[in-house]
Amino acid sequence: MNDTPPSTGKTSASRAEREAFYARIGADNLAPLWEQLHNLVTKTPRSDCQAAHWSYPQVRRYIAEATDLITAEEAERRVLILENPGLRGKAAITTSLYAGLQAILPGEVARAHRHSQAALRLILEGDGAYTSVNGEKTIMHRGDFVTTPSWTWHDHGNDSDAPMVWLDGLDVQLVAMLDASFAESSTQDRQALQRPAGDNVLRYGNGLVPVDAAPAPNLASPMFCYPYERTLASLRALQAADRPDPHLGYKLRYVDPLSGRSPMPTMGAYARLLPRGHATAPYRCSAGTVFAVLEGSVAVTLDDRRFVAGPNDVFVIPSWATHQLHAQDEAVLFSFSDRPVQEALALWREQRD
Ligand code: 1HN
Repeated sequence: MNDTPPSTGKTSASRAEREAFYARIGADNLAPLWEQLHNLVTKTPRSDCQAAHWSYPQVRRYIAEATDLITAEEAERRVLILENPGLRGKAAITTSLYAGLQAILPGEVARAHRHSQAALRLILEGDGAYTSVNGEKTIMHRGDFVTTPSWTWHDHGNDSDAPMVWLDGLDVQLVAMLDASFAESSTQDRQALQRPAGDNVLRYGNGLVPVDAAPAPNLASPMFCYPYERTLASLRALQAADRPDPHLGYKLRYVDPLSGRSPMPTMGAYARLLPRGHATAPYRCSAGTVFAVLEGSVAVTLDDRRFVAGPNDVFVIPSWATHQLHAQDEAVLFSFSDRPVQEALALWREQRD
């Protein structure tokens, strides 16, 4: 007769026996799932990304020091990375995204290169510097949203008489996670121009597109500059006609006029107006989101902290962190996230309380 008692769901193995087993199989590149399952499959997102806020006046002083320390030419790109406090050393503002503040002084050039990482820019300070994307120059003004899609040549220069500062957002961590980084330097500092400045806005941004225009292989919008005056006019039109959404205020998404999708497949960008005094109802979504304040100021309330963000400040809300925004003056906010990636993979979720 077998004297093993019926299984009680417990073995008599001690913790030490298990640890010894793990060590033995570890040597053969194996590991027990049961020690990790709860951390791998969580009920809701658990991120190292933390809510964080960068005051523009404070960062601007460091940018001024950086412009004394290194030229745009020496640096290639003179940028202070906005490092998430929960992700230090990873050049990450969220788990999937990078952000930084780039400065270019009068007369400087940031030479042409291209890479598989897609970039977006939101102009914060200055007027009249340019960025060129695939053979076309765009003169930048505060609040303009400019894209540099994957594998497009791009260089920046400042022919104005004042420093220019913008927020860069890139899908660096997403591309790194997929081991899909490629890059190339141009032999020219400034790329040759093939079309007049601003052509993309007129050709694609007036509710008309060339009749045979087809989506590009890199899934990028052919319109790559979204002037701020147009964004503001669209927000004002919503405000004049509708009541604000309780969770979002007046919120628009930037689109590719050919497809109606996000201007780039890996990052979505949004513009939002909150009327003076408007407090949004508690909201969360699964895309960690980077915000920049263009007008006014907002008090941002999360479960465990609160801060007030003013003009040109940047803040980040992690995935699934419930937050509320309270506009102290009328506020205009820009934001970007990996939402289009999550949507394409049927992962994106939101909760409106
Ligand atoms: C880049 O190419 C730029 O072209 C800015 O302005 C920031 C951060 C990481 C990788 C490439 C630019 C960047 C970057």
